[in-house]
Amino acid sequence: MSYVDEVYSMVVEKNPAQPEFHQAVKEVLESLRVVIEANEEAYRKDALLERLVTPERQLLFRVPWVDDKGQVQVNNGFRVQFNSAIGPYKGGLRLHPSVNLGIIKFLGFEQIFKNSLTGLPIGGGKGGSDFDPKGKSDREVMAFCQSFITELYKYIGADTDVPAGDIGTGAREIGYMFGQYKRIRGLYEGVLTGKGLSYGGSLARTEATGYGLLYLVEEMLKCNGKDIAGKTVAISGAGNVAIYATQKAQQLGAKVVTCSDSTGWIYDPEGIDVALLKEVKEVKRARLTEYAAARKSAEYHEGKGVWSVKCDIALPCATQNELNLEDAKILVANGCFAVAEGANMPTTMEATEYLQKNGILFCPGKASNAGGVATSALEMSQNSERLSWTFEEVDSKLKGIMVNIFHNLDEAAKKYGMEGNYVAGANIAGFLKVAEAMTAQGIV
Ligand code: NDP
Ligand code: 2IT
Repeated sequence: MSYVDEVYSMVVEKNPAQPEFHQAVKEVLESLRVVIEANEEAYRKDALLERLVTPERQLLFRVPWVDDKGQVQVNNGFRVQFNSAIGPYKGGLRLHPSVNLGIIKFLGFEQIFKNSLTGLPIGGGKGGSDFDPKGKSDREVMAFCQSFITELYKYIGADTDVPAGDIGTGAREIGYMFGQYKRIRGLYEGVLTGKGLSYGGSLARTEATGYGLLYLVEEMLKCNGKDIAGKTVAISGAGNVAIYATQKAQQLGAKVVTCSDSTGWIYDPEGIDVALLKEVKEVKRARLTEYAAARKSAEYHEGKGVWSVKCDIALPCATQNELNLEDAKILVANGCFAVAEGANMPTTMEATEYLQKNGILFCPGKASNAGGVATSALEMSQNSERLSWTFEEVDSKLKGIMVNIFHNLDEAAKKYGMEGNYVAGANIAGFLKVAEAMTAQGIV
């Protein structure tokens, strides 16, 4: 059996019932086959792949908190410190009832390569909890966040591990966590990113993932003789990534006609009204039915359906495995020519293969959504020098990083004989830097 196949089998055997983690590892290892085979003896002797797929540390802890009725609730807390070869662990915290160890491991594993692609000194990590912020009062969210940090504070720090937002974790949650960390440690340091602007946050971090996604799409289209202006775009999700992807797509002259949340989706042929979407989701924390109620041109549908709408470009920005083979077939049949992932692993492997085989320009999340974590790293830089940069300065650095990421993965794909396969390009380019750093640092 080849080294890659052996390591994949080991991952499945040693990590039972973690299908998302298996999926993320399989996609990366498949892409790396050609690189590994060229240097198999050395990698095998150093057990480089075994070390790469095994987190350096996994923290699992109890998070007890008291709800508004005086009832004690208990959630599971997780932090997976996956790989620190190129910098302190860096990655978000997901708060969603579906969170389990396998999901956090898939996200942490992806984060290693994503963070490497940014070109910035950040290692890979991820965390979260099965706590559901939906329908909770501010006080309940604060009680949860304080309890979560009361355990996690021992393991994080500005030079050790720097968590941030992800699904269910936004500015409110980061604020409560930062306050509790500062209180316990007596340290005012950049231990979290995505902070509010009044206490060390970076301008443009809120917009960064969505804006970065569009900067990368713009470059990918340009390098393939296409232009985003005048195109119809389908976006899923209605959270942080989806909102700012919609805003930037519109600024670049495209028309975004869809959004979705966990209960339904919107088709708005006149183009999504971003101000209204923000009001419904960021301020009221309400369902998309409220968007439809306030906007004549919008149709609301229950369930899933964004990918059935005719579009030129599709940007999945909600969650993992939300775009399957059936969806991919509809997108191709409808003339869609580009798919770029705003979410982490939103496209199933079968769908990815189908899109690639049908000549769709396909960019994987670890490259196209890297603008969020890249700007988090810029927030860390600003915190270290105790200065803050202007919006324009951060935004222009973000754009430079996204353009650079696209060229790095494009060149890596070409170098290894897989021109246009941006999945392989991203995995290879991300891997090579981490592998070199791991090798240089010896067996640790
Ligand atoms: P948010 O919590 O702000 O928004 C998530 C959106 O997706 C919401 O509209 C939510 O619906 C919807 N959603 C979440 N889970 C499901 C589900 N299981 N089924 C259907 N819809 C769902 O999260 P973000 O926008 O921050 O994150 C979206 C994706 O982007 C995730 O994959 C995340 O890992 C990834 N990402 C985020 C980054 C960031 O900086 N925030 C950076 C890079 C990647 P509802 O409104 O009903 O809750
Ligand atoms: O998936 C991701 O890259 C994020 N949720 C952002 C992580 C970060 O540290 O900003």
